[in-house]
Amino acid sequence: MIEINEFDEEEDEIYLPQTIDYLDIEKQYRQLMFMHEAAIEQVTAKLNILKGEFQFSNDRNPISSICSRIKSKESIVYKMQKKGLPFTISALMENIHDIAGVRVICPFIEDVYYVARMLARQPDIEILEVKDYIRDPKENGYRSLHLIVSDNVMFSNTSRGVTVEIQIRTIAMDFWASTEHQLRYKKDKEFSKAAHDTLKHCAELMAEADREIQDLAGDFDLNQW
Ligand code: 0O2
Repeated sequence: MIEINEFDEEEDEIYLPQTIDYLDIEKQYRQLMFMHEAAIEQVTAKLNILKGEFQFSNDRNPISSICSRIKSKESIVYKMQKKGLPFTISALMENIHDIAGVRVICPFIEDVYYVARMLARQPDIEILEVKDYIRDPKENGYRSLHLIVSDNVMFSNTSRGVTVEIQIRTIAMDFWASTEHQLRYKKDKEFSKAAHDTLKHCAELMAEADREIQDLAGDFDLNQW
């Protein structure tokens, strides 16, 4: 039985993991990361099977590419600090849902929702939350469909639901988000209002291009699966 215990009752330190019983916490943290890495592998494998199936039996593929990442310790600490959470394993598990992250890039907007529906049909995947930043973009113009899912992972003698954030978006949305991420985190430059406005304008251009391309896809019957 995999046990993940609370590791820090004192809650006054800012680094993860950090407590008196350092080795034990370190072990629990590694175990938690291992579980999330396993979930990433499993979800990625499912998506690769879907992608392969389309490759094999259709003229085109609703999945262009798939990538994944495990959230870094620094990024976890930053997010927990921002949310004012205690630095405990249980707080981490209950509140940070993107330790495991998988991203799926699709040619057309309708493909994004099609992939989401295919995932929802998978017996080992339970959709816990949907954040539709395509229908309801973020203030800065960010667009993407986020699914927070619980993926049932089988370990040696038990199975366990592990949370994974799956981001699904078009090539245009991904181009914008990757560029924005690089610019925003460039440490030696201040992120000015002008930069924010330019990026927001570019997000609108991308969204318009996505809509026009989606209409064309409709004209060419590319969304008939
Ligand atoms: P990284 O580097 O990807 O790990 P919540 O999870 O609901 O408590 P959060 O984190 O605000 O709160 O959720 P949200 O808004 O769904 O964002 C989760 C992830 O979406 C982010 O993770 C980014 O990967 C991506 N994202 C959200 N907003 C933006 C944005 O404005 N620009 C870009 N480029 N990506 C965005 P992290 O932890 O911020 O970063």
